[in-house]
Amino acid sequence: MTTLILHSTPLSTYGRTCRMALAEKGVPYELDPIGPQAPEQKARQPWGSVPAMSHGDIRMYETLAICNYVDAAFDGPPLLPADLLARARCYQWISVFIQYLYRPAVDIVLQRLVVPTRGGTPDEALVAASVPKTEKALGVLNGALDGQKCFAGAAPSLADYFVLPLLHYLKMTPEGEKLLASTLNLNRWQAAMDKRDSAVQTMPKFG
Ligand SMILES: N[C@@H](CCC(=O)N[C@@H](CS)C(=O)NCC(=O)O)C(=O)O
Repeated sequence: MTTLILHSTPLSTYGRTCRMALAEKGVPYELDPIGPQAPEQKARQPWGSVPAMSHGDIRMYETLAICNYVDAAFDGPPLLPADLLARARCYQWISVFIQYLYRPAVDIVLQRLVVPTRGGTPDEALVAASVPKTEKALGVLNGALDGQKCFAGAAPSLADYFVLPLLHYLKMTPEGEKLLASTLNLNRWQAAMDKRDSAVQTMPKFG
């Protein structure tokens, strides 16, 4: 069968979600290490964001769609729980991540880790506004792990592959380090997730 190509810089958190899903599923793929807003990426993704996927004649963008495609199109361990309620919970936590955690947390990450490397000055007002939003979403996700190993139960699923990549970067910022000091469930979960082959293979080389 044709090799699946994932178009994404290895530094992208959503790209890493797809790469973790592909690794967990055992699907060989080619990584096209393109960054956002490159002309080729704008042709694949209307907003120029990464990732995007090519598989034979199939072109796709949006991380959740790509991961669902990978889950359905290939043999290998399922990325979603079989149990109906656990599957719905998995989507609940993915939605929480996309809707409530990604933007404020990524703004902290960009201002603290990226802007200074480009000679810029962090937007302190943006960081300050992002901290309470990030704190609330982290608190909710920390609560989701009360009494269970992973977001949708005992085994990792797509929800875990969505949340992990961004927490890796967030922890590298002073604000993230402080916020994550009290989210004990998330810390325990992250330590366990970081040991998985899919996490080790896709660990970004940044900083
Ligand atoms: N909804 C998109 C979001 C993708 C996204 O925000 N990607 C980030 C990198 S993790 C990006 O490309 N940011 C820069 C940009 O959009 O210009 C998805 O699910 O794939």
